[in-house]
Amino acid sequence: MSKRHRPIYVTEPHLPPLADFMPYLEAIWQSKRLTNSGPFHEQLESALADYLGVEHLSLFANGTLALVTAMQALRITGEVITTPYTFAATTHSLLWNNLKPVFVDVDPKTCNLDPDRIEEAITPATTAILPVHCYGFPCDVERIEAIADTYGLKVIYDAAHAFGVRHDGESILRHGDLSVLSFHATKVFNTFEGGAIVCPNDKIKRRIDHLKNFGFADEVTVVAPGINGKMNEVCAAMGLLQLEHIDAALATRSRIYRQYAEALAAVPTLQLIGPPEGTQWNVAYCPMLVSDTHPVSRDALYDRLKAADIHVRRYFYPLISSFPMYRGLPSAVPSRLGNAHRIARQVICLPIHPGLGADEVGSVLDILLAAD
Ligand code: T4K
Repeated sequence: MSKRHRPIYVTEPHLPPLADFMPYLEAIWQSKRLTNSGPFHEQLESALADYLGVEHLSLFANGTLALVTAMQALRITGEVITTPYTFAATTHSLLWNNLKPVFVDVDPKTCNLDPDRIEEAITPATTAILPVHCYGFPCDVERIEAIADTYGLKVIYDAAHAFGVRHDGESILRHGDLSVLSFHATKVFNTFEGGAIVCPNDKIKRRIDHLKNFGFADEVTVVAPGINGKMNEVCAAMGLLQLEHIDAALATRSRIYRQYAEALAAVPTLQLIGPPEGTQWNVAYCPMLVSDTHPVSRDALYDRLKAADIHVRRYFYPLISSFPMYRGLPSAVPSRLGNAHRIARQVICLPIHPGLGADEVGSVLDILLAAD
């Protein structure tokens, strides 16, 4: 086993040389334009729309504020069908809007909302579906949209993990009424903190832009009780710099995933999960299921890795539907969410980020493959 000198984290932000960031900072200092749709904000919106292949995009201070605003932009009310297998922010965005989450189980292969289970959860109060492209695995967008069309529901995708993901040659962000991205430090593409709403037309973008700026439509007109969701110029500049390196970062992620996949292929009880066929994936995470028959339990493996200074995460354990503010909902009953509970019990997300060397991946594998 090779000797390591630093801890290994589930992820680390990709940071280009600091010197490359200085010209951006100098420009900010010179212009004194720090926030409120400054020049870097404008440049990043258009550069990202081009890169991602989407019509319009509105930048936010973080993904959570973007989710909260997306619900307001579409005037969602009543009940929203969603997945319990996600990060807290997805479901919290509903509570922040006084909306009632209705949990539906996930598909065991993709970890995403199971389209077969959606219709039975629809009631007269349902107005929207909030699926998550978990780990950057595309949801079954065609089936979800067919259901939404039949019942007149809106679809807001939590695409926090899905930066740059394409399916059947098309950006996954072009589906649904809106898609919400996160650019948090732990994400494939980061702006320190940040996020965006991807939207199909100029009219809805205008409304979103008002909502993220306290509801101001102009200097004297406030059209809605909006929030302060704006991305500042330093974060936008970071995004412009990150865009120069994103393709190389994505290629490195794929290489690391292949190293794990090749080594783990021999161990059927440690199963890496991947996206559906036809996906150009961003390898946002490297989820592995530890089967109940594996000689070492998931939590024992987690502890062994930690003891070796390897800090993995059990995304997404515990399930959102087990949190105190949600567990009393009728849809949160564990027997209705069998797949989500099993995956949450078995999952470990292995370290993956562009700064991770092959020898460090080797250290992780040494522990996973050690005979107990
Ligand atoms: N929807 C979904 C489906 C999401 O997954 C998220 C966020 C959101 C919505 C909301 O988007 P944002 O409002 O966050 O933009 C992390 C992130 O904080 C969170 O953004 C993310 N999902 C979630 C899945 O993971 P933690 O509590 O696991 O992060 P933390 O601080 O433990 O970081 C993990 C590892 O990353 C650390 O062990 C070390 C490394 N790290 C982290 C940070 C923050 C660094 O090396 N540098 C850093 O600056 O939640």
